[in-house]
Amino acid sequence: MKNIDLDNLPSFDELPVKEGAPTESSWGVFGDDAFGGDADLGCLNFLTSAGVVAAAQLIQTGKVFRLDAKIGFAKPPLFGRSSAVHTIVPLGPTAHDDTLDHFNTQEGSQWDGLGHVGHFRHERFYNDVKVEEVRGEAGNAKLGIHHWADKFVGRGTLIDAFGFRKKQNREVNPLSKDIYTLKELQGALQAQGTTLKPGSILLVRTGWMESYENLSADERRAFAPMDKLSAMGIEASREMAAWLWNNRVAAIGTDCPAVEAFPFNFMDEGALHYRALPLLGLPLGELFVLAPLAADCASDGRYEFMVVSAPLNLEGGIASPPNAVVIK
Ligand code: UVW
Repeated sequence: MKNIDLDNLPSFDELPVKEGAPTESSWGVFGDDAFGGDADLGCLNFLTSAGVVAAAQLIQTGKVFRLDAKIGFAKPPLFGRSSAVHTIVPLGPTAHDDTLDHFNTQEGSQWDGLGHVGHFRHERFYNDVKVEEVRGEAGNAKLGIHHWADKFVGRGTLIDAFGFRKKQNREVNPLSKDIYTLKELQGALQAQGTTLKPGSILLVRTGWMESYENLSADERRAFAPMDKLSAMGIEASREMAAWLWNNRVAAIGTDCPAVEAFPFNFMDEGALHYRALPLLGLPLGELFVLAPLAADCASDGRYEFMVVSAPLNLEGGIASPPNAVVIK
């Protein structure tokens, strides 16, 4: 399939391009002869080989920032997900293996794959994939995380939304339900002197992870269940989805539990989870570690860098820890 041409793609207002596809969906754009790309990759098609070369030019200091937290940092994992159990297994007098049991690929820092959430009203996943194709014998062949295993590399851009609010002396409590508006993200970009270039992995710091880390063990336990958790996130509007698509954002990674504010209404079609995963094919990244990166960006004024993320090469996988580093 031919490489995607970032200048020759439909705008958000021109979606959908495929007859019968839901409004505001990119179904049929990627993998089509007119536009190129690969149907299985969703918005990761925006990460081109030219983009990888351009990202490598951004490396100037050799500083490396790990984007995923240690496995098991969330005690217990959020939303009732299982805790991984790590065991060191003796293999001989001076040798070992290890096992990781009950590992939920979304127990901590994670990319949501396109088999994670389907659209509740259309009852379809990205590109018209049916629930049986994800759960059944096909084993999520079309939307599995393995399609992303060698594709998640390119230019990254950080928007320090949390830092921007604090600088303005505005109140901010990342552990409460509140939104960073599109205007705020654009304002933060402007204040940073950063332009969002087409074909970027966008990282947005909400401040949630740092606030969570300040909780006591008891507070974390009480806060983790689905009906107790709250979080700041980005506005989940049509305008936000249009801005992400029109800027050819390849993926959006945040340091909060749901990218959008939580709780959100699972029966609301306006939720970003629906706008992004089943409609646009846009990967959502959650619980990333962004504070050390944000501090470095503030100190050298460079909010663009190379991102190398190698999701699990797990055939049919639903999600994955990002296994990601930023290189500046
Ligand atoms: C939720 O919104 C429940 O987050 P996740 O994408 O981790 O399922």
